[in-house]
Amino acid sequence: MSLARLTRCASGIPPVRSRHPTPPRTVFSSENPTAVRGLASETTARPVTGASHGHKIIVVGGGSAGLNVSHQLLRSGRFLPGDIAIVDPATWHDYQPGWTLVGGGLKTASELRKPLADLIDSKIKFYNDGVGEFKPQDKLLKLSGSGDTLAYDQLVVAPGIKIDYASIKGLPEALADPGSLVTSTYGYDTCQKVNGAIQKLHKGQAIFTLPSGPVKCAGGPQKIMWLALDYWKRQSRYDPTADSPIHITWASALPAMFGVPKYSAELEKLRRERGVEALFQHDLISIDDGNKATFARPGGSDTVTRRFDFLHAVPKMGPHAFVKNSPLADNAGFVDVDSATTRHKIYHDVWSVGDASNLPTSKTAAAITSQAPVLVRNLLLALGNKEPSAVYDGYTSCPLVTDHDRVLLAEFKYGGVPKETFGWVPGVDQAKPHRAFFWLKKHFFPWVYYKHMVKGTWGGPAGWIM
Ligand code: UQ1
Repeated sequence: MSLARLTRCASGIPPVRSRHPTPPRTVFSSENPTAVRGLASETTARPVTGASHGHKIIVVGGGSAGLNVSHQLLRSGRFLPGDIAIVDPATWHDYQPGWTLVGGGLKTASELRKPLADLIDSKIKFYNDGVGEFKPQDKLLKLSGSGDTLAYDQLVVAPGIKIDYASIKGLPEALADPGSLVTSTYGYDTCQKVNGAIQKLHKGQAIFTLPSGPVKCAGGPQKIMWLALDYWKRQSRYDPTADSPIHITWASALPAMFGVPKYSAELEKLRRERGVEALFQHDLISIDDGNKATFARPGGSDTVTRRFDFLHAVPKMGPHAFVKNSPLADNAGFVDVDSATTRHKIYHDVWSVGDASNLPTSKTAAAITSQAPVLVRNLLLALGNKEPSAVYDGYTSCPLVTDHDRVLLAEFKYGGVPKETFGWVPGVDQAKPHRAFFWLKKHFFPWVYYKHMVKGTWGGPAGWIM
């Protein structure tokens, strides 16, 4: 694979960074509300009465989306120190796409995390605090900890999605019990329990679940199943053809292995070849007595209960309450943005990408590599009183780990239409698991993520942003 080629792939998005940035017209200090008023009157003619501090741009969230967007904005050369602020209560920033590999025993969780404050450029003001309330009519937001009110000209909402462990009865208790073989790759603590549990199972029934509703990285739940299967097979504990000591069941709320037909067909073939039982349209709702899993069936009252010896459970996920209960949310609670421009449908000075947005695509870090340059380009246009012109096509990707050394690299855009980066390589079919894609997943993506993506210089399949 040639990375040089990646940088040549055209994204179709106009360059975000100007080589000769226009100097900002307003000298502005985040600690000086008077300067905010100066800026506000110049650009929006609005009062900021009641604000403790003000910024040209506030980015809510210091995750994959928030850091990427903030640093791309800073690199545009159009902002002074303190013009941009990030709000996030977290202490740590985790490279979450690596948590499946932690579950598979191929990485450690601690090597994938860094202190969030260390990842934020010193020219960006960091509020290590949560959001209590959005007041988009007044271009204000209230911090939940300090109670301070911040004023903004433009707001980027990217706080991610909430993992709701309590959505499955008995799950929090089972996860917390060090003796139980109930685990989940979806949390920093819980992902570290997964590999030990896989190793401890010598015989019996293993169940892997995928819930209904929005989840981040919808391929994640089956990646850990394939890694466990591979391990048990190599340990002679799993054999699809003989009387296998371990039985494996895939219990998914969805009707098929994957949402995109091209990749779903290949994964269904793998499932059958590998002897994995499927319980489609089974949505885990309860864990009882440490060894019983109960699933809801579509349409209501029916439930199915199965005994298990090992359970990899994926909790339901949803919007954070401060987003859901705000005027920014759609009916489902996600930030209601235009699917092409990433701009809020009602409040034109509000933008959103990443898991908190209602962009109708699969929620992944790879998606953010394509969303962030569009948001940044359009927000900069809006600051110059121009209409947004950059368009997001829904690009997202799922590097689907199928073995300890292979990955099927699903890449697609809106409508589940494949949009593959390596389609031009002779003999490469991205629907077939490949060692080179595993190398990307294990080594290249984590490296480029911390070295470039969080700093705003990685555009995913479009290559590096100069
Ligand atoms: C990507 O850029 C990226 O970011 C670091 C990932 O990690 C989360 C990915 O999984 C994928 C698929 C991309 C997309 C980039 C290429 C080169 C396919």
